Amino acid sequence: MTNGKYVPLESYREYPVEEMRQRAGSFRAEMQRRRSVRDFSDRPVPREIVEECLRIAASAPSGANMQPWHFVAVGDPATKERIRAAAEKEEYEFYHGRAGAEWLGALSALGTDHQKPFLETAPYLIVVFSQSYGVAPDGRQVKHYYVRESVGIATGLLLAAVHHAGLAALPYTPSRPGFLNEILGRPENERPFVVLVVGYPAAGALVPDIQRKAFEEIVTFA
Ligand code: IYR
Repeated sequence: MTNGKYVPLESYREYPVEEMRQRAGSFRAEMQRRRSVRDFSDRPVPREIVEECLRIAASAPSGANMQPWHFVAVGDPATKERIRAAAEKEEYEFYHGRAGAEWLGALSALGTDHQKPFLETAPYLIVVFSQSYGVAPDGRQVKHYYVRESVGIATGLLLAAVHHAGLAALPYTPSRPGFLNEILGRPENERPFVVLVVGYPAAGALVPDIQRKAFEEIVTFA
């Protein structure tokens, strides 16, 4: 705490404990309504909503504040079509050999297969890229730190923001996702981290009948 330049923390707000309890509880209830959706409507979503959510993602903390991410919000139907075609080709190989029996067994409750119609139906695909290093204006490489942790946090905020806005999302992790660099023209220092499929759920959308682990199983106070 000696060398950096500091400014007063003006944005922090303290709430009375009762209000804190109420806020924590209502946010919990709100977040517990979130489900991953695979059946999307083609109903358009205003671009400014997606922009707001991306600004929230961009507020995430990151290793040495390097912000090692880039987000591509794909709304163009022709680009979505190319992404779907390339993704389904890779997924076909995944589901017909590459995955192996154990992985396919773990996925069976989700009922997924190589077909990814949502990549065309949903109005937006937010492709989150992680940057393994940065590139300074003079072309020199800039080291990035804790890249996966940082991009994971940003993606979590993005997912929460999309849900909070009243939209549905699917964090889709394509098998062998290198085609996303090609289609979206992203540079060599960037790797696709996840595709957040965003839109309204289709009327009558179904979700897998699965449960969260018990709280006691996943939490220890020490
Ligand atoms: N990428 C494939 C397989 C898949 C893998 C995991 I781990 C999932 O939680 C869900 C699917 C697909 O999206 O179908």
